[in-house]
Amino acid sequence: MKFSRLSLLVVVSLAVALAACGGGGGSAPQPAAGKTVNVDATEFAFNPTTFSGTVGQKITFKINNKGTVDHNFVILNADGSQELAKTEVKVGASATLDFTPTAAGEYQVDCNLPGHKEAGMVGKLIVK
Ligand SMILES: [Cu+2]
Repeated sequence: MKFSRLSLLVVVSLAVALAACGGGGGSAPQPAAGKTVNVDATEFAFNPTTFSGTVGQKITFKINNKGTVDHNFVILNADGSQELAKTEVKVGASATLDFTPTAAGEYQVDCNLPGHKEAGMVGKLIVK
């Protein structure tokens, strides 16, 4: 009787210690950690042009305008009919855009300033 109580105490103590170690950290199921992707914008292209993501994982795009005019960075749904996220990037500046895809698929990316997309400022985000 006494021994089993001691065993129980040990088990409980271990559990508490493990919980304390894992506090705020990695052992509990949590959303996937985000990632940061650097993108250069110039006339008239993004580099890189293809991005990858995971459903539920936040992507922080850091867009660096290395061109000579303003640009923007727009993420659209698969057929391009709906803007899902957008940021402007002034000449010589950087901007960040957080996007957490909620569905798998291929998303369109472009700069929608007049003529830019047509000149080649497009990309795609492939989410699995
Ligand atoms: Cu542009």
